[in-house]
Amino acid sequence: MIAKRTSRLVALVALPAAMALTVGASSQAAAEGTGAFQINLAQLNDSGSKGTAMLSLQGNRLTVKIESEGLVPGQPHAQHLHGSTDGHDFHCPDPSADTNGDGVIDNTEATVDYGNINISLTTKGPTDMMSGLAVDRMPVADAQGKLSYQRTLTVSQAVVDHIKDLHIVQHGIDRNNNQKYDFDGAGKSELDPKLPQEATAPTNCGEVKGAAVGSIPVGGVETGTGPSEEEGVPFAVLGAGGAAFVALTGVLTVMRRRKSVLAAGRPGSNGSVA
Ligand SMILES: [Cu+2]
Repeated sequence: MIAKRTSRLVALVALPAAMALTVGASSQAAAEGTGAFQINLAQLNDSGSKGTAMLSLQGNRLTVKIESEGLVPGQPHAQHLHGSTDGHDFHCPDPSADTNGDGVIDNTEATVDYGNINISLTTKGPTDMMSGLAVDRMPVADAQGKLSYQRTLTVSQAVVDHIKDLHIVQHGIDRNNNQKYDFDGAGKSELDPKLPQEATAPTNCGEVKGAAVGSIPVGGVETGTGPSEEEGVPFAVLGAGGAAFVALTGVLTVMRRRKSVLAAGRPGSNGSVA
C-alpha cells in the first residue's frame, strides 16, 4: 500500500517535469484536434458591460465570436486577446489593480494582471499588437450598446498551444454616462494624452473556462526574474499609436508586481501616471 502510494506520488511529481519536457509534443495534440472554449466576459471599472465569447480552433484557424452588451452606444470598442503564450499565468484584474487609486483601472494597471496584447481583434486587416488601438477597425456598439463580432484568423502554433492562457478584453467605458468618450469622464488616457481615458480603459474581461487546467506555470513574472528575452522582442518593433497600448507593459508588469509586494511603507515609490 505504501509502495503503491509512493509510486503514485512519484508519478504526480514527475508529471510536471514530463509536461515541461513535452511542450512541443502538446502542440501535436492541439494541432490534430479541434476545440471550443467558452468565455464569460465580466465587467471591469463598474462598466455594467458583460458578454460571452467563444474561441474555436480548427488546426491553426481560430474563430472568435463575441456577443456583448452594456457598452458605450455608437462607439468603437478596442478588443484583444491578452495574455502569454510562454506559460505566464495572467488573469482578469480585480479592483485592487487600480494601483494609483484614481478610481479607474487603466490599461497599464490592468496589464499587470491580464498581460500584453497577443492578438488585436480587429474587424479587418492586421491583428497584431500594433493594431491594438486601430479604432477604425474595431467593432462599434449599436445604439443599444450591444456588439457582435466574428472573425476567423490564422494563428501561430504558440497560440494554439496556449489558447487557455489567453483572455478577451474589451475596452471603452463611459464614466460620466454621456454616451461618448470624452475627457470629462476620466481625463486623459495614460497611453496617449490625445485620447480620453474612457476610450482605452478596459470595460470587461473574460478568461477561458478551465484556464488553469493544463497550463504550465513558468513563473518568470511571479518570481521577479525580470522580463524574458521573448518579452523584449516586441518592444524593438513598436512604433507610435497602437504601440503605446502595449509598450513597456512587460517591464511594468515586473516592476509593479514588485511594487505591490513592497508598496506598503514605501510612500512615493509608486511611479504611476496620474
Ligand atoms: Cu486589450
